[in-house]
Amino acid sequence: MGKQSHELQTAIKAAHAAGAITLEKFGELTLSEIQPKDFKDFVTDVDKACEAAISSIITENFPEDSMLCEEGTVINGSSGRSWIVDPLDGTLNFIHSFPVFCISIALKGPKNNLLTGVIYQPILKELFYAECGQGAFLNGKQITISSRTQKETFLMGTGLPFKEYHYLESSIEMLKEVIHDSAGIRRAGSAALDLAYTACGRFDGFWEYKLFPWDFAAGVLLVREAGGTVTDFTGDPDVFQRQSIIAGNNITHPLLLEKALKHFTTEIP
Ligand code: 2AM
Ligand code: CA
Repeated sequence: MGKQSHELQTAIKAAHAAGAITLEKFGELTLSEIQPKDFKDFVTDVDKACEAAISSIITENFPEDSMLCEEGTVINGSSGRSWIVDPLDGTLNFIHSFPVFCISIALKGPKNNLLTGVIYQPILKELFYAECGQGAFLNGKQITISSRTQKETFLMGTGLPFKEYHYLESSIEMLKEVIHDSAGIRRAGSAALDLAYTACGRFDGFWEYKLFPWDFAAGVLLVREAGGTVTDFTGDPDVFQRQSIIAGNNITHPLLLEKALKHFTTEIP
């Protein structure tokens, strides 16, 4: 990759700052630092401290851009561009000292076009990043999606319902089929990291119904810049219209989309 843009440099700086905050507290969180946000959904003082650090670094550098962060920071800027931030993806893992979480930062243009994406896994010090048209990278090395084509070799990532059960049956039916069509499935608890792992070929494909823009924005750009295909469960590449994601190569994406269309027809908004 050539020279990194000011936008990418800023996103990386913000991700590293948040990563340092997570590492100080990982394994040390006390119950008083955890608050319920919603049914089975939690926020911690670490999520909030990460969000404060990221939003201040970004606004200092790009005061005219908008921002949407998971824990409530919303800025309405004049530039037409918007930063989409998950300050800590995998909060439940973090609370349980399960070392699978990341920081996800994306920049979106006025037509929902993704410009920049950064996903940082602080425990392993893995920095995934991409800019539109420039390829995708992990710690400076270009990454590409999986080239596997044989079903019995696929390792697939997914997320399953944890608090809304109206799509549980559809999810289980689809899961059953993917179990037959793969070597194994992982439900690790961080959608952003699942997408980063799809971008670098660790996962051959990923699907999850009911995600928010901060869960997938950076990861979608990573997968596309790594040569993969990403749509929602209807096959629409404009992933900001609905809350579902399918990502993979030219074998796994159609395989997963076909199953999503079959099992989620009534649920698609
Ligand atoms: P979060 O940690 O940023 O909230 C998709 O599974 C996403 O749902 C995860 O990336 C996670 O993002 C969020 N999530 C919130 N509560 C969850 C829970 N109880 N179990 C799994 N994922 C949860
Ligand atoms: Ca989060």
